[in-house]
Amino acid sequence: MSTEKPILLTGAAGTLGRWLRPRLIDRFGSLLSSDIVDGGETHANETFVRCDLADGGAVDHLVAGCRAIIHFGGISNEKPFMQIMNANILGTYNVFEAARRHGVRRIVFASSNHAIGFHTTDTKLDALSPVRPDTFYGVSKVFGENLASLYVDKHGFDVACLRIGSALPEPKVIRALSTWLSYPDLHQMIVACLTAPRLGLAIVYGASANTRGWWDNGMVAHVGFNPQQNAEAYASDIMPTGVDDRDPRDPATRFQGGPFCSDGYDNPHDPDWPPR
Ligand code: NAI
Ligand code: 15L
Repeated sequence: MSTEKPILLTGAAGTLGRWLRPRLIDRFGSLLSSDIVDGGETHANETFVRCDLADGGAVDHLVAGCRAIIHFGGISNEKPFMQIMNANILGTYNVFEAARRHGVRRIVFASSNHAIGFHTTDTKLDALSPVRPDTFYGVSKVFGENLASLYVDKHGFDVACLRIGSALPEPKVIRALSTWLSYPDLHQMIVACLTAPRLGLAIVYGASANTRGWWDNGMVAHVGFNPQQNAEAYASDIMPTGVDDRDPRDPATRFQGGPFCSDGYDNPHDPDWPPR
């Protein structure tokens, strides 16, 4: 029996966590799963620990038992700032700081496309593109990426920040023809991040090989993520007439973050919105 410590997955009771758990156990032999809520039935070779990421002592205890971290826990959409601060900002700090204390040097962090959501949809981005968060949620992901940069430079961590697009079984809306990340591609991306010899600070766009994609992973080829699916296979279902009938002036259409950008949008300097 292996004496190696397991990989820790936070957010294990969430949508992506539940799909990933059995597959990560298959690939890595065991898993330490955690969430603030109950995670349902545990699998063979899995331990589940309930833990609030905002509780530094509890996170320290959790991280002591692992060798690498897939940090997917936190609030996954826009919420009032104090909620985001506790779960995502303080929570991510607690994870990195516990990792430093316990000598855990590899973290795969679920960032989000909402870290760069206010880039327009005619802009191609790569790992060096400036951040343009579209929500407090997006700001919390930028915080996580900056924290990762600090721990890479100061403490020699290897961290992948996954700017995940829309991880779904299938794309259902026009925007997702650009942002879709299939579940098998998500899995392959995480495995690549956990097995690459070195990551440094790797800003990885989490999208399938979509014909209409906006994001270029050329600068992080060393990670070895090679997506296989393409949302274009669903284009005729999503747009039967082949015409994009969305309002081109709507911030949800113009910006990469889609509805996260239009939510609460009232920029008086924008000549296109509100429509005249
Ligand atoms: P989800 O909302 O289904 O899962 C997140 C999990 O984190 C939940 O089970 C929740 O209980 C847990 N959580 C929330 N606050 C917590 C706290 N204080 N302490 C411990 N656990 C806490 O989200 P999903 O879709 O599974 O996404 C996983 C990660 O990937 C999230 O970090 C999300 O921001 C990120 N992401 C997901 C995308 C997607 O398309 N599903 C796109 C971009 C990023
Ligand atoms: C995210 O960051 C969210 O967690 C997810 O629920 C989706 O809204 C996704 O982005 C997206 O942009 O489609």
